[in-house]
Amino acid sequence: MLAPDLEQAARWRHVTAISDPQVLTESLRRAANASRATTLQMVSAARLGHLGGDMSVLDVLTTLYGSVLRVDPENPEWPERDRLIMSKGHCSEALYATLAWAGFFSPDELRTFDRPGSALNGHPNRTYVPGVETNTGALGHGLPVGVGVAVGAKLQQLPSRVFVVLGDGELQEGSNWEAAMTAAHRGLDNLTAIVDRNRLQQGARTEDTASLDPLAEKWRAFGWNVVEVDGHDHLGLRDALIAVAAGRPTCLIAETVKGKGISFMEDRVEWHHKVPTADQLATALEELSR
Ligand SMILES: Cc1ncc(C[n+]2csc(CCOP(=O)(O)OP(=O)(O)O)c2C)c(N)n1
Repeated sequence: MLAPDLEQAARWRHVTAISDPQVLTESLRRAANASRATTLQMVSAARLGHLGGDMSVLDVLTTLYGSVLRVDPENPEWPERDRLIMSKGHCSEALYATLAWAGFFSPDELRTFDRPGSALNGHPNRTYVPGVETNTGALGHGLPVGVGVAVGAKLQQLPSRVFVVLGDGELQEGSNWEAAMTAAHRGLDNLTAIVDRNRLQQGARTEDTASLDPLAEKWRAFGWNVVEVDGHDHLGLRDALIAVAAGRPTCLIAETVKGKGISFMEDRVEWHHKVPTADQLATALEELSR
């Protein structure tokens, strides 16, 4: 069984057309929670996945696809499209639920998540899944690829923007900072990095493992425009995602809660990749339906 809201992928077109801010925010909230419910069911059925980081990033993904990205699900290779690179690829199930909601493939396919022969692997694969721009899963690769894609768009004079979703633990990979330097050096104002700042990584708090703070100052020192935003506030996110700074790449630090929306999961490190019991699943689905 999948969340009923996702059974009508055409709803995505409805959301993209909403101009009333209150209606938009309620539609995005419902869509994000429907994707949370679907993600829970996918992970419960497959007996593996990364629920904590899925829940924290789903408001960002839903806002991107629902009100920011210029993409055409019927023509996923449209050359002028915006690109979304899900660098924290361990949260593939959140990306798949969002892509199905946006109409890139049938929500029915979500039932195959991580089954033998499925296109929907535990980490996203661009050769199998429409809407996936690049393979991710090994942390620290999404931003370097995003820099290359943003340079390519500039060289071809395409209007495309490139968005890269990063985990905060992922920023401990040095490759991000080489990419950050290059992006600023090349003035890539068509590139936006979004840090899912949930302050937890695999087995510990990010700050206890290798401190990132002061994170905003670090990006600024690397020459980026930096915006700090509540990663669960859809309108704040939308406005921050739409904005660009001429001649500079932008980094959005999205403050989020790992496990967002599920009382027993919120800010709990063990939910990085734990699977719920049947009772926990029922409680979580009830909480998300409110
Ligand atoms: C290069 C690399 N090293 C280790 C891992 C294993 N791994 C998967 S998720 C994760 C923690 C990531 O933390 P964060 O980026 O904060 O993600 P989130 O908390 O948002 O899930 C690790 C270490 C990996 N996928 N790639």
